[in-house]
Amino acid sequence: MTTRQRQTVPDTIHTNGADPNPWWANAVVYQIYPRSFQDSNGDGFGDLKGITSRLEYLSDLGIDAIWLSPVYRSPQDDNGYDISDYRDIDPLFGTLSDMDALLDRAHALGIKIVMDLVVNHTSDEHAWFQASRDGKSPYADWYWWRPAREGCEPGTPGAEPNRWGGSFGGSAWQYDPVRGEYYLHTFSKKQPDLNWENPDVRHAVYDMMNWWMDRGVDGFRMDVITLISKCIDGKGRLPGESGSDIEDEPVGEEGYSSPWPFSMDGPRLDEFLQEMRREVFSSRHGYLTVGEGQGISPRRNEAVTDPANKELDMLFLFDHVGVDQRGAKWNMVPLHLPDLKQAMAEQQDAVRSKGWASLYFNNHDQPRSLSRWGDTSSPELRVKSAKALGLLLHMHKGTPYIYQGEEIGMTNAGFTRLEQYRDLESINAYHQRVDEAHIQDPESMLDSLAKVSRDNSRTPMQWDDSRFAGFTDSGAQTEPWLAVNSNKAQINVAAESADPGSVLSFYRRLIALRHSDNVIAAGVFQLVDRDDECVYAFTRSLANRRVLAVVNVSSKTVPLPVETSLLLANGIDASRVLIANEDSDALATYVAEGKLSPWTAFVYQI
Ligand code: TEU
Repeated sequence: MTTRQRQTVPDTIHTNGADPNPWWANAVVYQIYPRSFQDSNGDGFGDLKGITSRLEYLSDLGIDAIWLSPVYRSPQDDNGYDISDYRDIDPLFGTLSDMDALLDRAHALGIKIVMDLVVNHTSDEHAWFQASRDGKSPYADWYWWRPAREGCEPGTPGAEPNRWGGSFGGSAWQYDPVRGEYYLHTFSKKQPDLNWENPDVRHAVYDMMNWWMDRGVDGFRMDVITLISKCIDGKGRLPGESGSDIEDEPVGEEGYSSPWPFSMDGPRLDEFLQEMRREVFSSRHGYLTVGEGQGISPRRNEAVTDPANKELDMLFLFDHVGVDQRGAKWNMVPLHLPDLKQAMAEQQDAVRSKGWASLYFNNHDQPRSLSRWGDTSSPELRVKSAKALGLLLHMHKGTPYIYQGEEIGMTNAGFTRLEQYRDLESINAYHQRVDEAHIQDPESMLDSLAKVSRDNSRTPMQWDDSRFAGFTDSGAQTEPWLAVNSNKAQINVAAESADPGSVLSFYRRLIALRHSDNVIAAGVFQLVDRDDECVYAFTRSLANRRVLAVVNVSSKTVPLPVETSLLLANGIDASRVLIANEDSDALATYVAEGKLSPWTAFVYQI
């Protein structure tokens, strides 16, 4: 097991009062999607015991914390993001004692565990929601219930309280014949939105959070936490409701209007986050709170993560992972690198003096960045571009998040048929866009899914080249819940662990560099050659040290951009290369000729 060198990051970087220079200032977090990480009982689903069995691997990788996607009791409509009991583990993943064992073993290895907190909504099978269906119960106001539009017969088309659409297809309102009213669900109809305006809801959430923190959890990744404060008028009416002072958005191509402008970064968000901080974290240390930040601008990120405001430690922003979609999820376009540079630079510049950045390209909702922005046309280019994208992300200022499989260069699923998909978002979008709204034809939509579906990142982790890639017992009668990628023989942990030239070995070095070199953790970010369409270059400086990160984000040999060329005017001295995906002699030759080979990436002390 590698010993983990950690430098304490200079105080200049960040203090949040309770934890000066917090541990996450030069840490790396690893996201586990439990359903697809490691199956220990041969049922085709990953589980907690499987994760525990792989902790030494994660310790050797050098990560500091795990973000564990939901394992709570759930009907699994949205793979666990629909929780029916926050204080129990779903049998699919194991038991509370398995969770305790995972916590104990991880802590023994110096790894923290951050749980996924899904409290914008619950499952419709949660006891709170079932009680809320009785309009006279104490839980009546725990969700967003509304009568049918004035003059409309409840339960008939067009009677919904407003024209909002759900993220997973159809209306955002579901009629409940028991209560005779509609309930709001931003996501699936089995995920009713909690009413955070109700203090009883908020305090029940805080109690549950404290229960988990007291059990030994080290914090939370907070699912769509920036949606919890909805825009309402003076009478508590939502936009577009009968009598509301606020109009809802115009209807889009799928026949619904978007709720997101009225629920992202809402009017009471800061108040709710500060209350949560007081009620759960004010007397605790060594934790991490990271929120999913739909609708949060880089400037707002600075405010929410400014320690003086006592809200969250960091947020996941979305500008950078939207540059090739421009709001149209299913119509991904080729990356225009200056757009990515602009989005990332804005995030970095906004937290130059206070606040903090999370760094990610991959997670369980995003397609694999290697397929999206890298080059998988050959094994050599796949490996080199995977390293290039890893270096690009990890050399920015902030806390990097590695999504399971990213560290070995896993790629999109390569599915060609609708039957291969499992994600309700993808399946519902296919039927809504192809069969109902006739926006795309089947071939076009299958192409969209192959590029953008969330299932692309959810195929089982590839541990070895056996039948199910070591994810589940190869002799198991049950197939994994989602097909293993056909490239498991070429891309797997076993093959890469012993290979010093592998993506895995390169990620180990990236993580070690963040632990050991303060300029990587704390250095001021400065983009150079902003407009270059192939090369992404920036400096990081701290005290009297300055390094230059250079990445050719293309499959072409390209000229060195002007500013980068000036910074490298003295050529390449191998002793000043901190990390590179190309040997120093080749690098020195290319730079001397004023060029960069395809996907070259390096960090150089200047
Ligand atoms: O994601 C919120 C969200 O908006 C994602 O659904 C994502 O932006 C969308 O897939 C883009 O099309 C969180 C969780 O990460 C996601 O897995 C859940 O499905 C969702 O919330 C509901 O809990």
